Amino acid sequence: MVGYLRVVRHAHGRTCADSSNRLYKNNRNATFTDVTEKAGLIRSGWASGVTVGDYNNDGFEDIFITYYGQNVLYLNNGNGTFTDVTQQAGLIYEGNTRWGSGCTFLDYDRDGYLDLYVANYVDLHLDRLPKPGANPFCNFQVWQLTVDPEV
Ligand SMILES: [Ca+2]
Ligand SMILES: [Ca+2]
Repeated sequence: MVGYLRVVRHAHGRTCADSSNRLYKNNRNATFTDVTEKAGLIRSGWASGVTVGDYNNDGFEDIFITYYGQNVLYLNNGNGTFTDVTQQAGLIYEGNTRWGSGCTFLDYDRDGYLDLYVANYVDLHLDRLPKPGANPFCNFQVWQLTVDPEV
């Protein structure tokens, strides 16, 4: 990836079968190619944040994505594919469901290895949300959307 930007788009929602994170490879001619499936990055969910960094110093940029629920760390295999190494990296969280929002790699202790900073959003429990119309001052609505990637 040195010198050429790749685009990582993260997914929102579980209702659309085609909803997934997306990785677009820079073709070096002002165009991009969707390489998500080939890269092994198909995953749906309530993704909120993404950061890219070489956390294991092997020369290949890795990807971390925050979700409502379990965040995911992908190790770059160096051959155009990624492996979910969340568990091996000790990043499985078994407490109350969190809503990961922002994230970034940084070497905060300057030891030459990237550290990972993750911010979580509000303390949200889907089973405790108010019923629609139950409170005139605090309400929410849900719409099911289908997004056409060709538009
Ligand atoms: Ca790496
Ligand atoms: Ca460090």
